[in-house]
Amino acid sequence: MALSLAGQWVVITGASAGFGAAAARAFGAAGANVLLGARRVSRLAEVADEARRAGSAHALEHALDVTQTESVTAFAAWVRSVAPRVDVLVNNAGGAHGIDPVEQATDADWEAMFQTNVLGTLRMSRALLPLLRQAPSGILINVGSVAGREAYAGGAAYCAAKAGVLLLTRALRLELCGTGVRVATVDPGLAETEFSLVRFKGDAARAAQVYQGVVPLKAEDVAEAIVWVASRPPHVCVDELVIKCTDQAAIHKVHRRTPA
Ligand code: NDP
Ligand code: 8X3
Repeated sequence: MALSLAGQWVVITGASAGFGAAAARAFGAAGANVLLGARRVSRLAEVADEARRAGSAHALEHALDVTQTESVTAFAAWVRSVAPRVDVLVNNAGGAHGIDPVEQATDADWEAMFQTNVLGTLRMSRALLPLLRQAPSGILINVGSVAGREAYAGGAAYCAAKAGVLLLTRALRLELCGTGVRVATVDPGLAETEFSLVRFKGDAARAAQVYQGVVPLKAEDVAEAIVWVASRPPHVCVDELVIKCTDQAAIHKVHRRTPA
């Protein structure tokens, strides 16, 4: 039987947009309390309002930059001050920067991808595990990607970073075996969010091309999957969930009604 999320304390990183914002609304609709982090605090406040309207008794936001240990430490101290425990941690903050082949790519893009996706996930996990251990059936959910399972040209650093997320997820599960804390990864494929706008540094036309002729996943599809993973009974851990749109059979096999 599904575990009720009502009254649970759910921390979501990268909650100002995309999957994170949709997850805040979806957990809100399930009656959970949501604690939201990202850099754009005014957008977080709007998402917190939406979560409250959806059903959260408590929906609060706090500035968070997962690339900075001090910011993660301050965020964790804030969580400790407003919540008795953390039942669900969704490590979602991240993304891709650029799609250049290795010969042309920049240190700045590589560092941004490893700092957010890999080190950010590690920092947040380290900071909040003590509070997750206090939950009766805590769960840590990392947002990985199909890019961590299959490579593509121009994706060397992003694919490597997401493969890192997959492997750190598996290592954490081994470390936490016996504590009752579950560790899962949700790995989506092509989904229309601000992801491509960020990857292409604000070039909206180039970002739109990624989804041309395809029916991609929506943020809400991924949020529903995250909520489903979080609401399995305490003895059930969905280790790894891959979710793709029907048009995407594999990273290189995408059905397009019109050419991109
Ligand atoms: P969006 O760009 O829509 O959202 C990314 C979120 O991450 C934003 O809320 C952003 O907030 C936050 N973020 C970025 N950098 C930081 C940082 N340094 N500290 C804190 N928060 C940060 O993209 P998605 O919703 O699509 O992406 C969410 C996750 O899903 C990412 O990890 C991405 O790699 C992954 N993913 C995306 C797929 C897709 O096709 N869309 C497919 C598979 C995985 P802010 O800028 O306010 O800090
Ligand atoms: C995002 C999916 O294929 O654009 O993680 O890299 S992809």
